Amino acid sequence: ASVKDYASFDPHVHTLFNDKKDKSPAELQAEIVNHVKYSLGRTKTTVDNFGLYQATALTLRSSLLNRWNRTQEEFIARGTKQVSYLSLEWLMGRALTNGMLSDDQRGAYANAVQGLGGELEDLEEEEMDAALGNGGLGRLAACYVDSCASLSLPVWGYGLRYQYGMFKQDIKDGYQVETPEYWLTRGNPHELERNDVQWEVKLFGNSTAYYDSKLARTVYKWENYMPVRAVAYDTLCPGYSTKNVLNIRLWAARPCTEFDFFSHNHGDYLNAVRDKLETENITSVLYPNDGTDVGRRLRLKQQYFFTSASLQDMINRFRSTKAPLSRFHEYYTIQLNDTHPTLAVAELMRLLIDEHGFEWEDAWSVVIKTFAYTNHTVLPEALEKWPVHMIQHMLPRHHDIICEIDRRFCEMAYEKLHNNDDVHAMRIVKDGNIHMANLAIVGSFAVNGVAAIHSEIIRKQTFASFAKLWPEKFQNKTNGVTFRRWLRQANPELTSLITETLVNDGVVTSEAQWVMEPEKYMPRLLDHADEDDFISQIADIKRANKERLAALILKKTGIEVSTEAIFDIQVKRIHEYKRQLLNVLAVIHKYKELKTMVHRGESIEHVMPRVSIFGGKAAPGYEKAKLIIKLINSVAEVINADESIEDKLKVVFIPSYNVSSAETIIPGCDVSEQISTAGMEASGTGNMKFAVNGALIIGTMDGANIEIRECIGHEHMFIFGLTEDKVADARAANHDGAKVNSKINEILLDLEAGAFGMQSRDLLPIINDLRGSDYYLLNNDFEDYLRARREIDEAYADQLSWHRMCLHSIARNGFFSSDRSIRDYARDIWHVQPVPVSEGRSKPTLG
Ligand code: T68
Repeated sequence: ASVKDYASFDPHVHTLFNDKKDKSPAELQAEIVNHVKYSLGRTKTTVDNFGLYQATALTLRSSLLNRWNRTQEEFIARGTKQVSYLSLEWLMGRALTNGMLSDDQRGAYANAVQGLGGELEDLEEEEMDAALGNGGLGRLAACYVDSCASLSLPVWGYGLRYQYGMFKQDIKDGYQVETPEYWLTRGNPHELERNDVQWEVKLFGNSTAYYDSKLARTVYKWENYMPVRAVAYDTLCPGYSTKNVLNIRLWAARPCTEFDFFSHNHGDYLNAVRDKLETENITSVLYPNDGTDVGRRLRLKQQYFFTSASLQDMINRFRSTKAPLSRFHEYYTIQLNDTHPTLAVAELMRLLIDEHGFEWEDAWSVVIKTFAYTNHTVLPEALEKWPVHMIQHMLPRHHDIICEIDRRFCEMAYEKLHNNDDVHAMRIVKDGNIHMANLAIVGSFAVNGVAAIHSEIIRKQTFASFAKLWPEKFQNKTNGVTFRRWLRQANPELTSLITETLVNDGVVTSEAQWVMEPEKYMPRLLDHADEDDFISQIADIKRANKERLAALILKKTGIEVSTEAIFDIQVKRIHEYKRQLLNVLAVIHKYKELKTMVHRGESIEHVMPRVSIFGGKAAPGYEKAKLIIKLINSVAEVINADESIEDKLKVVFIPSYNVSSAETIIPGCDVSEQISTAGMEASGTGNMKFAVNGALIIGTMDGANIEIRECIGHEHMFIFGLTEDKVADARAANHDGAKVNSKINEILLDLEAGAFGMQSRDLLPIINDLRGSDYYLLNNDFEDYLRARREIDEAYADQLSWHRMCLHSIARNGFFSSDRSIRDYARDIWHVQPVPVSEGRSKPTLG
């Protein structure tokens, strides 16, 4: 409030605060040198590639900061509703290239850097990935902010600034070995430390009720708590084809030294010290579990610390509207990225009641108009719950609030449904646990799944009782991926071909046009489907991308692969339901076939060569997933060393798969493996990234594969396996005595006899599953999977027709742009309109 308008003193000062238009290479160069000298304190003789990278990134940050400030001023000036996207995970990857491309400035930067004697590509390689997420869910958040920025929507991201993001994966003796990666070692030039933005978050202690006779009501005080400070770090997210730049505000925990931390533990010195240390460590590390609920104290602290700091920040920002807090929901919609931030429902109740004097009913009516919840999984082991006693100890007031929410909800639900089973299914507090998905649904006005089939499963199975109670709350918002990073940045050659073609055909006048509306314009590429020349260009681009991937494989694994072979790729988190095991079994089967032919003296000349490429991390405590990695590597070792099969088959495991390696891997793919057991992959987003880069999907009728098939046509995919409606019966039948597929059985016998150098007893968990209840139905799907793989071999033999199929995949995948997803969220859930920073341009609409 006491900030002065410095610029009003003097017109000269005014121009200093006003930013300039795009900078020339010479100006960029001068600024980079300035940063080398005055930000890094280095000289022309001591600066190295990393220093030049930092200086370049700082230069970029300056121009983004100009845009960022104008964007925020515009949001405040318009006073329209804003969206806060709350996510415990942000899997951003690298920022430099993306930032330069957002402004079409990469060429100018390249010139500037070249003039200094450097190569921009080398500097780009210096950047560490920001890997503050596990997989799909965290990457989706990153794609979504990119889209919100590009669509000029008034959105902020909130998250935690983990010091250790996703672990680094090394492969030793075939096994995954995790090492922590301190990504901030050499600083982070893309963020802004905001010591002016700090909030106190309270933990532990007790909640005491006092009767306030003046107000004639009971008030609650949080006493003997342990305070911890949340400090903001802002990451700038530039939009494309707009000047808007959005903010992701990440919180870091800092100790409050002034606090007497011994009093709250009543003389229990060691526990007091432990609590204190744990508090300081709240934002140290990302939990590396995707898909399993860990239920650890520190994780609960992270979740509360995150939601409390974010809500306090929003309430503070809300003050600029000058509206009363009872209208908070008119100015803020909070999107919960899975249940991880769901404590926000209870925290907003607490803030409104205890700190702003609201009555329960008034507070609740604000809360249920504020939150919307996205579900990302139906795996029962992933549905979060917290022991009641843990919440009671750490967050005493929230415990009481949640119980009261539950009590009132059950009363209402019973009145409406008159069915105890339904009410029990929906209870928030039961069997000693607090069920976070139930709290999220009760506290939100909208609930959505992330692909059509997933939203149906939620509605009909997972949350059936809720759907009975509130059918109107349930929606679908099919996931998408940003075409800026996953096509324009990752595949510049294909991007150029598309732009050239569509511009020459008069379909668009600029690249931005089709990048922003791919669903509308990209199908026009099919006008060239019958031109062999055009198809050859697509094939040439793929070949070049495969060369780059082959170089990456050589560098990371020492394995040489030929680009003549089919590059068959499965990269994603390692999980039983994703069935990397099904893929390895098919690889082993293929190897056995080849060996039989060789042994019989048959020629293998005509066999289509294949490289099976795997990548992905296993949660450190997920033993079976880690065993699958070991199996892949053991199989790889034997097959790659076997000269008798003449390189017809190779197996590669790329270590430490992450966003930046994905940008090289995905454009170099021929066949994309999307083979989860039907009904288990909520959506998948890798499937979309591969498709738009012209890889053909071999996949099950699961997640977004189903919608991809609708868009690009079943004849351009290789679909196999049981459909979701058959899964329950198949599982039941397996339970009564699984039929082991005869080919799988043969492989198991080999494995037990020590094939691929692994001890039979080490493989028992895998072998027992396949011979036992086979929950993921590998036996059921194996034959059909092999059939689909054979069809691929045949199809690939006709290169022209193959790449024509790829063209269909590229051209008809536009629906899966995250811009489309975000337009859907903005229209159906958020009810927000674009707020572009004024530049005299015409106002875009959501279309
Ligand atoms: C993924 N979920 C879904 N979870 O598995 C995937 N979980 O189908 C979907 O496409 C994607 O979300 C985006 O909607 C995850 O990635 C997690 O990473 C996770 C992390 C912590 C706890 C639980």
